[in-house]
Amino acid sequence: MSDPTAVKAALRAQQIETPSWAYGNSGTRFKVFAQPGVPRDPFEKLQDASQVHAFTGAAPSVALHIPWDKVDDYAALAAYAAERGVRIGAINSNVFQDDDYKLGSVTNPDPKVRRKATDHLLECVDIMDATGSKDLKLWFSDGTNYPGQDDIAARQDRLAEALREVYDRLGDDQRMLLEYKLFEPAFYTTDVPDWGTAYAHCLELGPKAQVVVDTGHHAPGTNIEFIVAFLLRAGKLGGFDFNSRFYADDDLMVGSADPFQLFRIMFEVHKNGGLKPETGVAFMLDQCHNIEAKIPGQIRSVMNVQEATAKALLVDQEALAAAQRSGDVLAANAVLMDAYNTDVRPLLAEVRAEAGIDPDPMAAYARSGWAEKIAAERVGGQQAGWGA
Ligand code: AOS
Ligand code: ZN
Ligand code: ZN
Repeated sequence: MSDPTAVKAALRAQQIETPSWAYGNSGTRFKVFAQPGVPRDPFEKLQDASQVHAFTGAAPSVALHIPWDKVDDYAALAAYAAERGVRIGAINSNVFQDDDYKLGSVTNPDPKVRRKATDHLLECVDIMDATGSKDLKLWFSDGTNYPGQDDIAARQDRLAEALREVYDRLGDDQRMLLEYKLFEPAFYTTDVPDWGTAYAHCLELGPKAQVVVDTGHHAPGTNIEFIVAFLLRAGKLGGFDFNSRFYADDDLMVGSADPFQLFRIMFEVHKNGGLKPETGVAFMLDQCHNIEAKIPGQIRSVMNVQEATAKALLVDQEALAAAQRSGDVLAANAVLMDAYNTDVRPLLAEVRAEAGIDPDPMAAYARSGWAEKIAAERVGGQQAGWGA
């Protein structure tokens, strides 16, 4: 697609979900650096998320994490979000922060622990009902550290059993998004280590189960855009957890480490229909801003996804198909590189201006005074959830 009207329409339609935990203090296992003005509760996280949406016009939903965002009244939380122009996105479960889960959650050899973990996942579906959320996002830290520690295949059976119970509890318009990760915190086997495992479970479960690709969860050198193309073709790409990595699951800002990779991913998304809202691909951020300011970090990340998307939309697909048909390797590659090397910032500035928002979201946020206001008003901000 390189018709400018269609490119702009696709950019206007793209929605990027920000995670509640990106607004809280975070760090590594060595140190959490507290920042002034960070939210003290889920309501304040929604306030900050609504700032990101106000300045980008592209981030209308916020992922929650249970229990980090536990409240007494989830319907009230959803209403609070709506008052601020945002809505509740995916509900992220947490079956990794309890002593009981030392040997796993839904794959634990002890049926009592498995019951507890599955009950938490079911509780997350209740929260989806209360908030209007459509997506349950599942990431399991389950795995083993030593050869022989547990039965690898039996753990798959336990996983399948828990997933089935939760899948059967989903409403008609709700989905289960299953995330995979190569390693960490388990260092020998991980029970959902790769897209193949996630895909196999989702296939067995049915159409409401789809795979989430977290861009930081692969072995170095993995061709993520291949995975994206494969899953879209199979109707099994539920969405992304976007972030950047230099080494492992670094959770840095998306598009910061390898903007070319992000472009290649977004090209496969676009090429295979993933930008069409009806395909249902959720573009979520899963990041931690350990040292940079959080709200501008999210704004920058949204912009980075938009830039990669704009470049993907600029690829001349007719010229590409012609070059591919004639076996002209260099011409085909040049079509992609032409789009990648285009400066799309003026185009995006135009799209924003036409939508009535400032063409420079970073500068507009800096001028808004929000950072100063929250630093003055909020004392004792909350940690995102991990770390000590
Ligand atoms: C963990 O590594 C995964 O990326 C999760 O998607 C995510 O960070 C988590 O659910 C937030 O706890
Ligand atoms: Zn993730
Ligand atoms: Zn991760």
